[in-house]
Amino acid sequence: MKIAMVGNPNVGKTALLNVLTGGNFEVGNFPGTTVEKKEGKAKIDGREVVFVDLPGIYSLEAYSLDEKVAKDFLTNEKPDLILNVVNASNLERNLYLTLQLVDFKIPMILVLNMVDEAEKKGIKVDADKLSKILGVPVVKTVAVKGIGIKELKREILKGGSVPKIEVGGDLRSKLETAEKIVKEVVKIERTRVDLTEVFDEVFMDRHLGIPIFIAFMWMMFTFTYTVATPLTNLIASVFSILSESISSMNGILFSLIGKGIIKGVGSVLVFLPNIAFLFIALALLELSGYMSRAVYLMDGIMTAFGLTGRSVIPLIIGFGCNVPAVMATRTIEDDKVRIATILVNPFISCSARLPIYVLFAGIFFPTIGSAVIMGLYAFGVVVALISALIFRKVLLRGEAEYIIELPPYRIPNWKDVWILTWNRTKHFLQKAGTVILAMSVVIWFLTNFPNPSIDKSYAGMLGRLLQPLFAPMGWNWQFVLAILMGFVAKEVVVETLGILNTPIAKIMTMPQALAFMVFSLLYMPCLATLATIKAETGWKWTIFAVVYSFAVAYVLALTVGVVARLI
Ligand SMILES: Nc1nc2c(ncn2[C@@H]2O[C@H](COP(=O)(O)OP(=O)(O)OP(=O)(O)O)[C@@H](O)[C@H]2O)c(=O)[nH]1
Ligand SMILES: [Mg+2]
Repeated sequence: MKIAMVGNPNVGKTALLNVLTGGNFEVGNFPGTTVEKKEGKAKIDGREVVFVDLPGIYSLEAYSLDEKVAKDFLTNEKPDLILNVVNASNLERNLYLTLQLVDFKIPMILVLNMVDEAEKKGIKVDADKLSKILGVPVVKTVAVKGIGIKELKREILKGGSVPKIEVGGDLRSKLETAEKIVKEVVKIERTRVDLTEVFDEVFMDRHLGIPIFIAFMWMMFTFTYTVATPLTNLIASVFSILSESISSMNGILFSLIGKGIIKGVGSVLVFLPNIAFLFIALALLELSGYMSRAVYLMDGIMTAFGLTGRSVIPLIIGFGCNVPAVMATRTIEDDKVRIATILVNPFISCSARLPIYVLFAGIFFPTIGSAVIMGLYAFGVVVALISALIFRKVLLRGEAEYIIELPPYRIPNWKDVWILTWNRTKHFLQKAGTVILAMSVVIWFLTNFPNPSIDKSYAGMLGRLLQPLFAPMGWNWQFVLAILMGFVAKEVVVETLGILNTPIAKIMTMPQALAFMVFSLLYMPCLATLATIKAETGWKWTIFAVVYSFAVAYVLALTVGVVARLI
């Protein structure tokens, strides 16, 4: 049996999928967490059931890519049953979608989720009456607590029923019908004050809102840098002992393992604590509901630069990794805004670039490390916004608008925080075990052949060959080689410097280091991001992204280097 889960964004479809299947899919407290369809399997009473979690949508008009994904699935794949998940405290807008689903004549079960929150707000929904009006079974649930799941499973086995309600084909009559139904089934008894409203008085204040947002960002970077440092040092010493003891043995194999693989992979893995802490901070931001406030607060600024508030979420996710960030743009209806948001996303500094800053800031700015790092992140954001403005004025002109929705604040549950943090950290570890390991072997080979003295090795030759290109920056060939290799994945930049045993403090000045950090921040998206950009926009924009970012990185790194020298 194939079951489609359909509903508005942020109503708990994925949370429900997790309890039904025991899966570990990512939930988030903002509209647009799921942008692709995801499948989960389960056995209910011995029956094999496939659940398809679709992106949250407001209607089936298929303006944005995520609406299209959902609509295409319903039209082409004809599921046996629709689980229409609705938010009990926001029934009217949810029913508007339900009434559009009626047209598909597919058996349906209405899942009235989040009844716990509705009750807190004093909202009571008469499920029996609603079931009679629509002609489908209605089940009340609290997905995060597993309440109502048994009944839901029972109804699933019965197969739901095709809605019997008569409603006109046009959207207007659907809106009116939704309103009428709500009048009949919903009772509102005013109870306690809504905490969300109280919080928003502060977080969304006209004057305080943005300073608070900046303070949160500041806390996030201090947390990922300062708190992680002792752990980072610990891992670093373990790897250095391992690498030295193995490479001190004679033989080429020991050299490959000690000086190549362990050194290379180790130079990246030491930043695991920084990256894990960054992911925890992002997960808290996403699950608490604050992310959508950021959308709202930044809307004015975004609009001034030709983007929309919706662009904020992909930009913030980009701090973690640009690949899911580029995909998160699927909720943006306007195609031009969407492409602009994708193109500027690589300027948002992802976690893979963090090791570069941590390494250089530790050497050149030991006392103001986290300030320098936050400065680089901010610099990336500024470059992204200015680029967006240029794109929208020159290449991608047009107007755009959108609706934002503010979910209530929720205390993140530790399991969801864990799933988000672990999935992303796992991805980093997988990269260390695959791409970065392979690059270790490549770099080790380049540095040991044809002559084991680095100066006469292929690495030395390649670095020197390309060095003239970066002559104005004054970097040694080791840095040039690191940049070249780092195109595969940005972690490889520090990896290369590690394997080359680069005495950074001796052969680089502070202005050169700043220029290098700026260049690493901006030059070219990594291979994985490029592949995603290609998949979402096509070749033309992908090539443009490469050329544009390289040019911007070059000019700005040079400028920063010169300015830093003058100061
Ligand atoms: N209090 C409460 N919170 C819930 C319930 N169900 C889900 N949540 C929370 O609501 C938020 C959204 O849940 P998701 O499962 O990501 O929602 P979704 O419908 O998949 O959202 P999109 O993927 O954006 O369409 C998360 O923070 C969940 O923890 C519920 O029954 N009660
Ligand atoms: Mg979801």
